[in-house]
Amino acid sequence: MSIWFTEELHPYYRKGIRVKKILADEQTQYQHIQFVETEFFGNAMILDGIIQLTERDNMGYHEMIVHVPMLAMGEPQRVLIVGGGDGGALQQVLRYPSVKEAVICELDQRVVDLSRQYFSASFGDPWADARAKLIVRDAFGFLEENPGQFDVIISDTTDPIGMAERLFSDEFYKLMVRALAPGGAASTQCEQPFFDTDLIKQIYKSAKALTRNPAYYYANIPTYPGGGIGFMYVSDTPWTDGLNRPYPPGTNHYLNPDIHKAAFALPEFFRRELYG
Ligand code: SPD
Repeated sequence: MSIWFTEELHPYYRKGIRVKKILADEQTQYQHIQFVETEFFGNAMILDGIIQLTERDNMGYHEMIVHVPMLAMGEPQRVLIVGGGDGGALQQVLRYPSVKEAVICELDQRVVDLSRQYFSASFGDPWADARAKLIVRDAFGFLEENPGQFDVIISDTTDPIGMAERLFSDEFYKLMVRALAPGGAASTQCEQPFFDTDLIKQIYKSAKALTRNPAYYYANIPTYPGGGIGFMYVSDTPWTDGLNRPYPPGTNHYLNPDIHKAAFALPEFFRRELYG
């Protein structure tokens, strides 16, 4: 069998990947989960018709969403991942020997179960690490109950549609910053400069009101709309503090010192919109 999977996150733009085999297809209480084996990108997870990650190009997303705030902190000990049930961000967080606890607050247990099954070749089993603590619940309540607790928070979410829309709100950013330890750093999945300019501007405004040194950065991911995705770095600590720190043990496949710096360089139309 060989079929084209076509994603239409925006009504004016489509992209497709060739699929060899459907591995899992389930409707949970929260979402439609599909795992597919693709022709070029390895296994992929699709939630409600939107590609979340593929084995071949997830490294740009996970290395950038994790290492930028982790390196800025130096020796992060307590880390929270909001969402991230696929385990890709967790795998990167656990590379740091300084990490004593990595809490993953994921809404849908089936995302974790199926990812353990179909992404084990790429991620191993980070859930088996004694430092990983999975909490299956909505992140809002958890953040409310944990002020000042985390050196790093990573918001590794789906797109702002349906139940995930709240994760892009001012209310969420306030709770997230409140859950950071003093000087702590957060990074969030923050969409696409071409398609989501207004949303990103609104989030930057929230981040700027809450912290001294927020900044937007970008990574190339061919299977996401527009070929890439951005992140909001949210902290009083400048992201540049991470530039000269050594990488944790293990191999990077996307991040290097040049990419780290270049990721914060924005195309002029977008830089003007965001920073004025
Ligand atoms: N438009 C797709 C955005 C996907 C963001 N979520 C990725 C989750 C990977 N852990």
